[in-house]
Amino acid sequence: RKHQGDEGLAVQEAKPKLKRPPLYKVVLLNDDFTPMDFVVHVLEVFFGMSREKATQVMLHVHTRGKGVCGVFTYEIAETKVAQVNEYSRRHQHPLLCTMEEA
Ligand code: TYC
Repeated sequence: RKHQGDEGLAVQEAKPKLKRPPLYKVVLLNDDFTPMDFVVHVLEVFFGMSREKATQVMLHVHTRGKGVCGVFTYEIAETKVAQVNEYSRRHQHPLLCTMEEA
């Protein structure tokens, strides 16, 4: 912080450090085997989407190959990815979830 009369001098100023954390996209990948209903269910349960939004995202992934489920800080994204992949394996579906730097 500057005092009056410090203008132009090499004074050490303490910047308010409000750096935003890096964000990560949680991405769902298409495959030929996971039932559409299961993907919609996953998007509802793990990403809080409405049935309509989940269906829209599922169809995007189905037609384009991948799609974003949400954007989170590192730890949250990592947890979502692990939860979705464990849930899919437990239900014997090959559905894959990954993360990418936003
Ligand atoms: N392609 C799958 C099917 O035809 C549906 C699907 C959609 C699978 C999205 C994965 O992330 C996915 N049953």
